[in-house]
Amino acid sequence: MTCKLTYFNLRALGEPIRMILTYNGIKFQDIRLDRFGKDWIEKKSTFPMGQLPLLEIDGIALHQSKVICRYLAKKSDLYGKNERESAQIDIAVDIIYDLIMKMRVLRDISDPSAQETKYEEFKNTSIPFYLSNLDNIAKSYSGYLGCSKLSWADFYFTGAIDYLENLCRIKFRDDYPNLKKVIQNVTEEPKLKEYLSKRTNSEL
Ligand SMILES: N[C@@H](CCC(=O)N[C@@H](CS)C(=O)NCC(=O)O)C(=O)O
Repeated sequence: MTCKLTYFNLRALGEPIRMILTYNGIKFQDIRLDRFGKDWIEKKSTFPMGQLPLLEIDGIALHQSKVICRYLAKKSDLYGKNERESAQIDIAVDIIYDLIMKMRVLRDISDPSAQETKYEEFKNTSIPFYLSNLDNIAKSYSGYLGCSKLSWADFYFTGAIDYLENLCRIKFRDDYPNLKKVIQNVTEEPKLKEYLSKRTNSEL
């Protein structure tokens, strides 16, 4: 089986996929394009929705980061033991994704002062609201986000943590002890040890 992930030279929405592929023991081609390079600009229109990530696996091409992660999670033990747990996992991921999308709105505000005003509003309302809700979920599952063991929600959060902190403009991981534990539970997973030790640094 050949497997190819195409994304940018970033963690962001691609890293949860890389981590789950690694956890699942699936060897993959890790194609990393330059987000602002000529290569991407020329190829953009050939990709579904003109966006990445794209995962080619099992003879199909999957896009949408959550769909890809969920597809991979079903191949292993990362999607809960029953429908109820799967739904809780989906809830946690959607909250994470909603926060990402909320913060991305800032990029569309071209006036710097209007952007700053909006950011200040988010900093005082949405950011603590989303993060404290996620932290409470992680508390209720003793350091996991969807059930009382590792699930793809933990991978989605941990893979995207640098991106989230960049969007929120705050290194918040030490302020939310239960979310910190989620990151710890993922990064201490033995199947990821080698991958994480070789990973290049990325601010996003
Ligand atoms: N809903 C999509 C969003 C994908 C997305 O926003 N991709 C961005 C990078 S994180 C992208 O391809 N940007 C390049 C562009 O739009 O030209 C997903 O979850 O995969």
